[in-house]
Amino acid sequence: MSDVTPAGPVGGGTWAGPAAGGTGVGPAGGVTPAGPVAGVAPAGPVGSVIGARPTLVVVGATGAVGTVMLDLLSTRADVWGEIRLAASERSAGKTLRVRGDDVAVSALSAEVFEGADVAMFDVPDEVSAVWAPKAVRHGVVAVDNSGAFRMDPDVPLVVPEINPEQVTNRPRGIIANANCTTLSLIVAAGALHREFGLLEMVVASYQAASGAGQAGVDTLYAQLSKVGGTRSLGQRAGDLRGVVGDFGPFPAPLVLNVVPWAGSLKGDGWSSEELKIRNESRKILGLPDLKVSATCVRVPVVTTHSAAVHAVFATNVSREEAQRVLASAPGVVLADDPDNGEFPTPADVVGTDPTWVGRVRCSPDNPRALDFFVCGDNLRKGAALNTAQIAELVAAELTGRCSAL
Ligand code: 2RA
Repeated sequence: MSDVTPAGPVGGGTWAGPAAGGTGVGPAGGVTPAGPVAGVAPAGPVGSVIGARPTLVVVGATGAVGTVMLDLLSTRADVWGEIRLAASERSAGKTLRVRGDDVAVSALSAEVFEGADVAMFDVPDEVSAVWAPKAVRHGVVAVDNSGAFRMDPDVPLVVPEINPEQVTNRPRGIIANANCTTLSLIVAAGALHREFGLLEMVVASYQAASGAGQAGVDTLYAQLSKVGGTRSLGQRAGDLRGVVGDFGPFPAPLVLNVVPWAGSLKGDGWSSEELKIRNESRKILGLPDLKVSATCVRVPVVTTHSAAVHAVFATNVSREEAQRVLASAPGVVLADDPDNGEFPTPADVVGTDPTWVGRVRCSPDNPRALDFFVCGDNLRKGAALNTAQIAELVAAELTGRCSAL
């Protein structure tokens, strides 16, 4: 599965065939990124765009993450020359706004990659599995937000705040973006790991409805309107099941409830989401033996995943030391003043870029263990933003510039 099921027609569309719409060309103006990024060195025969702005293809432009991506491309420092949009045939011909311009959406085809430099994919696994390698054959670097390549040893899994140097280590020409649940916590965990040496994590996630795509959001709002203000509901076992109607992509009513399930069954009772947190954290942090146990739970929040993390380190760690590390970590905001009711909540974090961390405590029973609570917008850092950051690192590499991320 892709991180987020594409919204609307993308999910049901046909992903082959000729481009029905034109490809739009946006303005080339904007800010040249500046500032150092650790460890990113040019790799391979990429000199063709040196000095020019690279051409970007956004595949899955009409989906939930694609929509956020267009907003990011319109508001971040603009490193791109032409931006082309592609989606399923059903969405072809639509016009979307990027960098203040109307850009027509093309049907996904080999032609959209011709002469392009970088392509971002936010499409289902099976679509990425076919089209990312095709894009690479056209000389394009593919940044893929699906699960198709994340655990491929020849595909780096990159979080720019943690392992930016891995961007250039891409034998298949593909760079993978992690799952949104992993991304909601890994920037904070990575900062603590650098300082204290991470040995183990026990995670409980609180995942928003939009992690299940537009269908998840639509289902939550539909269920909300069904229960309205009915005060008798939620007081008898199973009463919601009869009232909410369609469960949508969730296995139980989400409204007035929490559902201890996200993803698909992977054996021994584990869900795919839980195993992703384990496997992806290990790969991103370069800790193949990291102990990770996760329980993934869906909650009636529209957007922004949260997680409660119990982390065990190689050295003793105090609350103050951990707060100091988190407060200065790139991409992290510390909001940890419970005396004044300050801690992150998804409703306060949604729409923002950083990983927010609060409720930092040293375990009363283990001086090497910390507990903390994180929130991260699953459509931004959890998907579109991290993809955009990776693509910007590639753009900087291709043009011989440094990236400011
Ligand atoms: C979810 N992270 O929230 C997932 C999508 N793969 O459902």
